[in-house]
Amino acid sequence: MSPETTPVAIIGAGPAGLLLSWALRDAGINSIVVENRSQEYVLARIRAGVLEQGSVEYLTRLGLGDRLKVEGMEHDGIYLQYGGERHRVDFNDLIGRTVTVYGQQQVVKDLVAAHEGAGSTIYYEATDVAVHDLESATPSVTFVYDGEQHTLAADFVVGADGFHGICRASIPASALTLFDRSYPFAWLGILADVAPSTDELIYALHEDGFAMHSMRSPEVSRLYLQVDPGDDIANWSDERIWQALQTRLGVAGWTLAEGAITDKSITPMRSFVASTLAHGSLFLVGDAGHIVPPTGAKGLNSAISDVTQLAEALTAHYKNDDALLGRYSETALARQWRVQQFSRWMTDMLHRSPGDLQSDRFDYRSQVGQLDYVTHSAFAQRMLAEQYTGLRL
Ligand code: RFL
Ligand code: PHB
Repeated sequence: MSPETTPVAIIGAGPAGLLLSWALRDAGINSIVVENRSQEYVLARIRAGVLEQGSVEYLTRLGLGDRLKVEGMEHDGIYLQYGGERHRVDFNDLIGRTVTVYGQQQVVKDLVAAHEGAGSTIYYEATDVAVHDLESATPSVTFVYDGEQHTLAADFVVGADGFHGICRASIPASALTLFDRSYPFAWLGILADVAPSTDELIYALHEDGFAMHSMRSPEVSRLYLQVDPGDDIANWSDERIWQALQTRLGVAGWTLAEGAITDKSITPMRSFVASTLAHGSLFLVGDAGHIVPPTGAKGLNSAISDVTQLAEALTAHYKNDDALLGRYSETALARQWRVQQFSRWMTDMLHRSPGDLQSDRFDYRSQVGQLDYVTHSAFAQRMLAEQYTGLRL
């Protein structure tokens, strides 16, 4: 088969890849997306839930805001809970900014529908995906689709293929340093058919570990529990999950409504940053280049921020200005390290370290001290508000 040509070949049809392709189309630049999973799989993946105000604005600007505007739940703040007491941090009061709870699954659904309507080329269930000649100005992507070998000849290849993808791995080790931090805990997440018992997200530090109450709609709740990273989901019956959530989220005079659990899984936590998001004609966006623990709700938002910058840089390139493209990695990573710091801070403040599971241990007392400070200092609350709702750099 003779090669197809496209200005930009995008590997991965997660939120980063689909959004970049859409943003480029908006700028009049064609692209082709190659994804190794099926469209059904991509649409069914349950992940992030919180969009920063800037992410909402960007999606809306690109014509992706119709359902988001109706179904997205705008939240003025969050609750921080510890020592059996719940404290509210009001972002809107503090800095005039908000976040919107709208599942990543819905963002992907909107993107898939938009691309379908526009007739975009997206190869799902591609196998043997490989990238070539990245150090040249004529890179290419090969893959097998529907039993046939395909070649895409492109100006640029974008790695939007997540943490386990092939693009970052194709950068020579001599050109790449990996910065990594692992955590001695994981999140057990559930979806439940029950109205949320809270109007805004609750992040709780409890002696037994972290718990969180989020939501997906007025009828569906999303809840998380800190568990051991080696734990098996088979050890967690629905009854045990609700019991742990009741204990960790409980405060006097409030009840957590329970419902049928429709999904449960355990996700490890990790902080990770690649030292560069650019190599020759290859650019990385989203989880392919960096990962944060989910406590700060920054993974999806970081992917959107990368896309915002790369789309602008590629648009400038096709207008004969390469300055932004030359700075893409540096600019995106500068923002990412601030996000890394915030995510790590939120995570460390709200999770119990194993081996420190007695309430009189130093770490726990110090975390309570930190939460006391954050919930009682207007300065500390502004710091949290500014970072949670999204840094504007
Ligand atoms: P994705 O979503 O992993 O998509 C990558 C895509 O690439 C495909 N792929 C390949 N395609 C072709 N060839 C290959 N060789 C390929 N290898 C992989 C994959 O199949 C997939 O379709 O990365 P992307 O697009 O960068 O998006 C990143 C986000 O998904 C991620 O950062 C967030 O979900 C993180 N996250 C959260 N982020 C937030 O901003 N707010 C949150 O509230 C939030 N909560 C969360 C989260 C992540 C979680 N989990 C499960 C990791 C909560 C959880 C529990
Ligand atoms: C979610 O709703 O899935 C969610 C919300 C906030 C987080 C992480 C996940 O920090």
